[in-house]
Amino acid sequence: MQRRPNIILILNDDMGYSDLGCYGGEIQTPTLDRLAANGLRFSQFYNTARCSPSRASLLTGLHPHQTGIGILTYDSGPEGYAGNLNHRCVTIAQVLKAGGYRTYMSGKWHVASNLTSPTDAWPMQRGFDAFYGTIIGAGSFYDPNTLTRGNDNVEHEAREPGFFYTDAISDQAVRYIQAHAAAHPQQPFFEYVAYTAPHWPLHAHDDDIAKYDGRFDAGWDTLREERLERLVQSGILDAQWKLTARDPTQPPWTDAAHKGWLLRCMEVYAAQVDRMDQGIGRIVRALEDAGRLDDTLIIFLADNGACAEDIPEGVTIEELVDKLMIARSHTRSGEAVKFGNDPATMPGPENTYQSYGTAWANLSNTPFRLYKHWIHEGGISTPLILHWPAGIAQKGAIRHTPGYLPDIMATLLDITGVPYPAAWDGQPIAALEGQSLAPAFDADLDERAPMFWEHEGNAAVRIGPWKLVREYPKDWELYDMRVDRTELHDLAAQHPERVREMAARYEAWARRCGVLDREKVVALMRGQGVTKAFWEDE
Ligand SMILES: [Ca+2]
Repeated sequence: MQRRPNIILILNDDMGYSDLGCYGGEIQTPTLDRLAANGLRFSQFYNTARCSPSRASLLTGLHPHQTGIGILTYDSGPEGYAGNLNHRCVTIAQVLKAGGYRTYMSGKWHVASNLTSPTDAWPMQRGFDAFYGTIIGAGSFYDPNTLTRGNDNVEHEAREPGFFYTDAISDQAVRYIQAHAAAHPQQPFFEYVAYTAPHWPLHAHDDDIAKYDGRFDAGWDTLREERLERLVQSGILDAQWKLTARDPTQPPWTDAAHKGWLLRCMEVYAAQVDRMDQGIGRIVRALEDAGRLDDTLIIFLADNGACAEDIPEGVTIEELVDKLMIARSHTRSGEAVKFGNDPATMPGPENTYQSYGTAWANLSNTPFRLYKHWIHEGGISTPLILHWPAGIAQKGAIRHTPGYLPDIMATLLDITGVPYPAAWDGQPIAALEGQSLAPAFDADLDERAPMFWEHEGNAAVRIGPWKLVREYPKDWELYDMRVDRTELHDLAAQHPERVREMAARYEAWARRCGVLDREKVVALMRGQGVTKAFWEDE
């Protein structure tokens, strides 16, 4: 019998559709480019627009509301909004472990409401044989909150000289592979590697930042045009899809103030992605050294589109540090951290806490519009790279078959032959929502099942080429993705019957999956005293 493949699922955090080299970007990502050249790239793969819901959906093969993660990991009310992975779902790790796999995780969890004490929503209780990483969703790359090994807090490990979270995630992933090869050579493994890069804060090493000196000097307008051209040239995007206009809130590059600081922001962002790619390079080398590269399926994707948030936005530093636990007030050597997008402070070092802002996020999401939080293409479009020499014959091909996060569980069960459970520990489990992408390993599929999204009232349904999408609280918009993937020509007024039919399909899905009306969720969150910036779009 052929050995079942190992699986390495790599997720990163808040990265735009076109940042990677192999998706038209300026950032040097030789490892991901090599995986793409020897595997497949998908041009229309979608996440769920936000950290926690995307992770919940990816891990379980369900929609986020079905798992208890309707918004983030704050308790926002009943059923689907408890902010804590519930017991009507199972993770990929639980299912594959039951099927004979060893299971490892390094990186960001962010689907548990209790950040300080282990609960049954933490990784070790959700199918992982080993866990190293953070329970919280963001933080200092030099000194992350909630750093955990197994169920134990190990924040002190960040005091080791040279600690940097992106490297720590990569190095742990390498050690799992080496230890597995030595101790369990006959068993297949599943490894989930969840980077926090390039989520803010903009933290990176000087030598990585220096590699991008001058690379963005042409400014966001020219670079957006260049990216579109490369995406079309490489066959990822259709030439008839037009570039969206620059975000209307942002100036032309020629009029932008503080250019030196702006460039530094984008250079640090690039360095964050670069450092991740270096780490993935070490993971791939460890697989090669263990002789396991050919029979390992490596999957890479991002959890949501690029992020347009400024820091701090609607929250105080005390809230960031004490309540949300996503920042440190001081560096490890006792220096006060300078918070905020102040052009007098250059981002990168441990004593800074900044984000790259709307205009660069607009570049990151080229050619699409809108960002993380929204269901327009800029919010939910992600690169998807699949590399599996023993299982995927074509090298460097592009697939235009649409897909989304629940498909990952379905695909992994399909290729491993492990069954999806109807019940777990006596509790009934919601039926799998995804569709296997394995048939698309050979060629694009003719059609796929409808896809649905909802996040904080922003919503969409896609059926065949048609996408009905809503930016809360505006009306539905309708796009024909065959000719207008960049969502420039709203056809809702020309096709009222199609809008009614698709909206009815959406409402039926929302009821079935426990999606609450936005007004109800906002009222619930106000009652919880949840900070404005974390549930309002503007
Ligand atoms: Ca994210």
